[in-house]
Amino acid sequence: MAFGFGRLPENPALKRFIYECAELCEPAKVFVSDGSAEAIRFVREEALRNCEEQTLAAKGHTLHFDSPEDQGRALGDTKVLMPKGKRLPFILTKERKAGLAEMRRLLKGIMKGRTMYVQFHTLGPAGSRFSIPCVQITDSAYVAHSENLLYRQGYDEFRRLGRKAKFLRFVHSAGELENGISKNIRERRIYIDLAGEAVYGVNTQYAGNSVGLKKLALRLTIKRASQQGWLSEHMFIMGVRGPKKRVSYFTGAFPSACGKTSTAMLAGERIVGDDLAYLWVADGRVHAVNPECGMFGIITGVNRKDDPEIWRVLHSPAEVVFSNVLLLPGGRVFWTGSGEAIPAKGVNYAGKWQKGGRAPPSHPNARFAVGLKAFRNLDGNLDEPGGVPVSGIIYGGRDSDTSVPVEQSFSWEHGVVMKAASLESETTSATIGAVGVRQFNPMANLNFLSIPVGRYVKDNLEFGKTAKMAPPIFSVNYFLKGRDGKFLNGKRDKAVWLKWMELRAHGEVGAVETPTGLIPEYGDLRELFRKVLGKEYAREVYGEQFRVRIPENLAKIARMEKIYRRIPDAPREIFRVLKEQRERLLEARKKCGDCFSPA
Ligand code: GTP
Ligand code: SPV
Ligand code: MN
Repeated sequence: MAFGFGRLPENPALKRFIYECAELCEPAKVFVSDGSAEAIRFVREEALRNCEEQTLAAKGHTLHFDSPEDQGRALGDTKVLMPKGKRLPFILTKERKAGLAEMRRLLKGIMKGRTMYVQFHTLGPAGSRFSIPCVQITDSAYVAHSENLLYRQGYDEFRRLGRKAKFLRFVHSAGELENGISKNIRERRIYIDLAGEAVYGVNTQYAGNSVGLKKLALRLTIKRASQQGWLSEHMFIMGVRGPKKRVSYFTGAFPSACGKTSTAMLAGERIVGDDLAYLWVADGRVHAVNPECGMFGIITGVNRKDDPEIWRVLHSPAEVVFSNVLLLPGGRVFWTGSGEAIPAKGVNYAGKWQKGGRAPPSHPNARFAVGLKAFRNLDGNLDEPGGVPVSGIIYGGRDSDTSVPVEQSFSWEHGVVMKAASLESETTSATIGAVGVRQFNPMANLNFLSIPVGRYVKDNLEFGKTAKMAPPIFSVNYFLKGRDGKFLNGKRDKAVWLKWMELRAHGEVGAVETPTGLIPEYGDLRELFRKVLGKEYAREVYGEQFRVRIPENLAKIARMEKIYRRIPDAPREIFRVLKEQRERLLEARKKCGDCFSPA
């Protein structure tokens, strides 16, 4: 029954796990991948044969559609399995025994007549303390193919570790397919078993619900990180060029669809990762690695001018899997915001599409998957086992009315509480449900928390204390709006904020102290706007963008106090830092009214 390119690594727990899955799911065949080029090619061809993907005109390009009801992360169907009586605030949970029993019922015989793919990967580079071995079992060749693009191969690591491998387990079935698309979305379930370090998912294909190593693993690694004293984050990692060829690495946590990829891909800078990061302290400094080696990026809005490198890769013969874009006659594709003329007709995830109807041509959460090696701006340290040293940590979200475009916190503690733990953002199409609803989203990680929020904030506070040189913490806000409802910044302005943060991290520019943090001086920004973007930056524009919005900031503090007061294990520092910030704001209001203008 078993075929493929590899023998199972010598590990009794691993073998038992695979046999048990096969017994439960009853596949016709079991394919074991050894991560070789042939094995990888075979899986890709399988995805084409079973219609989960179709070829496009460009060499190496394929297209996958998800069900109309399966276009984003399904938080309502995703549950963390907990011992009886235990819960997690903000996260759906289910009693473990009942959850596992339900999953066994759903998976029973589900792979009849199909192939079960078994793949080995690692999260993190080989030879690193972060080479977390993972095994993925799936009956979806699309999922297996995506994993081969986005994650490092781990067969050799499993062989090397033998019975010592402490691996994460992912079991997935797309369920019954219709035209290569999961059909029983109503029966979609994703259960995270913390105790078994395993995730089970069924009746879904959208990668955020199905590709184990992405956001499913994140729930498991947040737990591990908390136990082992490191941080598992929803962050990009990038190298920002400073004066005299200096490169300084920054990590940045923004909620889904809030700018991680577009920041990490800024022209002239270098990308290490665009979605996930592991952070730890070594030699007194914070270091980061990217657990991934590919990009599952949002395609909506990707255009030639703003995203030249992504544009180039999506138009060259690299191996790319497009999802939920519009298919045009002749095997070309179209997506919203590409800057190209809207075509007359095509086929999308919902079927035939025609211009003029109500439905958009491509889904707002349509994406592309590609290996990072395709990008010319890839930093040379992606596979560095020791990661990159971190010069600054950034937090940002969709905030139309409160925080300034860029700001440094006063200290690690102030940053963790005010920038990270108090992060709020409007919901986006990356998750199923209403968009544009302001949501509490600490560290941009709320959806993935597998430990209590209070514990997680405490871990962050302690983390900085263990570092001799804790990096400065910044916030950015790309989504601030003016009174006319228009964005106050252009999409490329972030290039300037990054250069400013790079200089600040090295103490090479001054700052203006406001009640909420340290903001740029006008003159420094004027110079950077000229140098980086060739643009004039008027003092009035600075005045409007960097105005300290006192009532909005006070309201935010009140919201945070209300939330954290209900969290039993919330560290007391949170309340102290919130109180101090309120006092500074009230003091400023006494002097200058509701609006503190740095200009
Ligand atoms: P995930 O992959 O879902 O974790 O998201 P991400 O954080 O990588 O999101 P990404 O960078 O792909 O965000 C894309 C969305 O943010 C698109 O809708 C962009 O148009 C929008 N966006 C990015 N930068 C800016 C900006 O500076 N201004 C505005 N207004 N929109 C921006
Ligand atoms: C996100 O939603 O944050 C993503 C895409 O990066 S996925 O997690 O794969 O859905
Ligand atoms: Mn993400």
